[in-house]
Amino acid sequence: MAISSESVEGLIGTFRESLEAQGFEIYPFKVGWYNAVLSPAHHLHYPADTLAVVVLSSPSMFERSFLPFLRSQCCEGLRDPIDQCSAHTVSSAVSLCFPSQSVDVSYDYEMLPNRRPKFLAQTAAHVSGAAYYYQKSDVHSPPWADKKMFGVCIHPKLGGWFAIRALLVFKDVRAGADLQQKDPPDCVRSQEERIELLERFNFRWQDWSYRDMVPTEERYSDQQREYFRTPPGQRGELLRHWGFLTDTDSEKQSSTNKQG
Ligand code: B12
Repeated sequence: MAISSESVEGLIGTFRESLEAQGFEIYPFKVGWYNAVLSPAHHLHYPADTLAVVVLSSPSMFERSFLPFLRSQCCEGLRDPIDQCSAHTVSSAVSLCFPSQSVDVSYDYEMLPNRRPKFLAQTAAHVSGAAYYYQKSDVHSPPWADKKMFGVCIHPKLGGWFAIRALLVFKDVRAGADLQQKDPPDCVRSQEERIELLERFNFRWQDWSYRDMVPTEERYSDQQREYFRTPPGQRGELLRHWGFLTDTDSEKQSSTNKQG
């Protein structure tokens, strides 16, 4: 049986509050909205009206979840600490808030055996209304000829200061017709700005200027910037310097290429 959008909010409300307190945002959508824009190879194999939720991390995730996570647990040496923290936070909240639901959870960093990502995070963010996904196809007569240009999501309040962390699919929940798709706010409207955005993201992503393409309410703190600016292979050492890891833990830290 399909549930109304009010019941969707009733179902996910506690989860939303719990994750917001930890620096995350959540946005519900129907699997069919996602599949409608993707080539079949990327489809999620659930009925079109199945309820899904995409989880974003906002700048405060670093202080509200990541630092407390490092204080309370010993990171496993071989996995990226940020990935471990989002997986820990999201999966704990799922078990707590949905004890009797069957929920498939995928993370941004997870790949299928065919090396494709388990879900396309930017498409999910766009179709859920969370953040507009600007692609080369959003520019008329693009100036880059046949060059491949990666697309980028811009959030109306956070600009580019966020990441897309997880996808939840409620296998047994069908959302009713009153859960309506809303376009994400189009905050980079002119052709010139879109060209500038895609050039910043593709040619100068290391200077982070793409994140400031629109005025933002929140940005990463100095400590978070220091963490993400440190090459992944040296982050274990930085955490040890901050007093979070033991020598053995930091030696084991992987050199996975993770950014926020
Ligand atoms: C693989 C990957 C990379 C690869 C390849 C990038 C790519 N886009 O292919 C590399 C290593 C180069 C890379 C680099 C970076 N990445 Co990266 N990457 C990913 C990852 C894991 C998968 C992306 C992917 O394979 N896409 C597959 C291609 C085929 O998808 P696509 O181009 O979107 O094509 C689809 C759409 O066009 C769609 N479509 C067609 N028509 C329409 C119409 C509409 C309206 C819509 C919505 C969709 C749609 O159909 C196509 C498929 O059929 C994602 C996380 C994830 N799980 O999604 C992060 C991700 C895209 N990366 C991210 C970032 C930030 C980066 C970096 C800045 C480094 C960093 N981590 O800080 C750099 C910047 C890029 C650069 N200049 O190098 C962020 C982007 C956040 C944002 N605001 O958009 C993501 C989402 C990770 C995250 N956790 O937030 N990345």
